[in-house]
Amino acid sequence: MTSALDAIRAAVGDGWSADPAVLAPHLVDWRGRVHGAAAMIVWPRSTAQVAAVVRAAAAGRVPLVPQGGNTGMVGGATPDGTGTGVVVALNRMDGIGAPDLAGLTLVAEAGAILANVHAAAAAAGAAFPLDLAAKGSATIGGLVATNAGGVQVLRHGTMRARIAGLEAVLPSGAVLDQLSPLVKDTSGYDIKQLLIGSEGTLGIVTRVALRLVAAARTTVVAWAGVASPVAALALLQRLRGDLGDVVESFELLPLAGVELVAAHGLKPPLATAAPWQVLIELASVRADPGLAAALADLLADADVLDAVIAQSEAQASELWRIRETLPEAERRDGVAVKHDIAVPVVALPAFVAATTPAIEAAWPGSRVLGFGHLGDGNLHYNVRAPAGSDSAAWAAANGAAITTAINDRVIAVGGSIAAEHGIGSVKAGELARVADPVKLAAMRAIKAALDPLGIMNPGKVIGRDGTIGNGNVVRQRGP
Ligand code: FAD
Ligand code: 2HG
Ligand code: ZN
Repeated sequence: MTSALDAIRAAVGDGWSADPAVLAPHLVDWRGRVHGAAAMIVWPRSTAQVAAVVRAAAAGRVPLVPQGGNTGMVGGATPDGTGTGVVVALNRMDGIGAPDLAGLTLVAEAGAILANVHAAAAAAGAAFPLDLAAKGSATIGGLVATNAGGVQVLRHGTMRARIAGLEAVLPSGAVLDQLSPLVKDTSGYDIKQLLIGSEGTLGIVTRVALRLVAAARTTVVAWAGVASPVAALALLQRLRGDLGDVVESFELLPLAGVELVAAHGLKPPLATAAPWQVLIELASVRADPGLAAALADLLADADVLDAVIAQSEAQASELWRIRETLPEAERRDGVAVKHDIAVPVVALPAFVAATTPAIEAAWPGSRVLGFGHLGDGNLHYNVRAPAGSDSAAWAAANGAAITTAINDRVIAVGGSIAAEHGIGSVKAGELARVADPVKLAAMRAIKAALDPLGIMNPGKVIGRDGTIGNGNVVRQRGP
């Protein structure tokens, strides 16, 4: 093992550390729920260095854990508890190339931070239309590896739709070069698609060709209160039908979510205590001075309880800040039993109407906080502990059963237990419980074919005996 670690160190020059204080922030997830250990961390500076690290690790059977901004929600970037693995942090590979405006693409290294990619695209008069609240830390590699979603998916798709090409180091140390930004390519299996959403278990993403769009000249942001998720969905349908393909974002929050953010100092946008609220963003590449007025007319006529339209960029940012602060406000409020569910869009209102009272009745005092991406059929269906209770103890005692109850209902309507955050270690047990066995067998076969030594982010996604995460209860053990 020592000589294998020596070989890994040699691959990165001075780009490594085994100092416990330096390692510490890389050994716990953003939620502070999953803790691990590692022999060291390395920061390669090039694809060649990543390949050398992987070859040395394969020779010595050293587990590797790729890490970007460490903002993931499911413990995917946290090493297990054995302390034998090496964290491969991509943060020093953060180059961003010049946008190609004819092809509408941009090549970024895996460690490039999302906000910096936004800025680079904007500086050239284009946009990279994938956005989420962790944009100041989340990296392109992490976004690819989780097939991240966020608040623009309903118009522009998830990360998978935004990828034109990709380069990655496979578990053998070989470099897969599919970086060329082809629009069409039917020359055999599209292997890069396997890397997207593989959460570091099939290889390390090193460079990505991203698909851009033309920058919007007109943006309108509004906040509306509605009576129910049914009314919210009807509003979305009306916006799309009446205004055309301009609906960039449509985010749903329950009143409790707005109140939680207000407790952290952000004033609720509406005077009315509407039980459900939506943040709407319309965007058009055309200069369209009539778009705000058209939205105002529609909101006046629709089944809406109250609404405001931002009158300035500053007001628009304030509205977005309320939505984006919700995960952080919930984290500060205590430990929640979290779920990232997707169901067919049309089934979402009925799912909420049936599941929320059932959960709150079965766990008296519990408070469901379901918010997020209504237009994608994706809600963060989180369950908070009874007010005033010890939330960590409550979640430890009840989390697994709550997760089982919710996930069973999700599966029953043809849904997914992991819409946009992935499986990581936290949900590996639940995936094994609820996934189609045919799909699981295919996943295991692919993993065995590409990573026969099992060195690439072991225990994540597919799990292994001894590492079982059921929803929110994580037990990480050695192999
Ligand atoms: P990390 O957390 O470092 O890693 C995530 C996974 O990717 C791990 O399995 C890791 O091993 C793997 N990985 C990282 N880099 C590479 C690489 N180069 N090659 C191979 N594997 C790699 N997610 C959404 O989808 N939508 C949201 O709206 C959203 N909002 C968020 C809001 C907040 C406040 C926070 C904290 C998180 C949010 N997330 C959201 C989750 C998170 O930001 C995304 O999952 C993001 O893609 C993670 O990027 P990262 O660089 O932090 O990855
Ligand atoms: C969001 O949409 C993120 O804000 C985080 O995906 C969700 O904290 C959560 O549960
Ligand atoms: Zn989300």
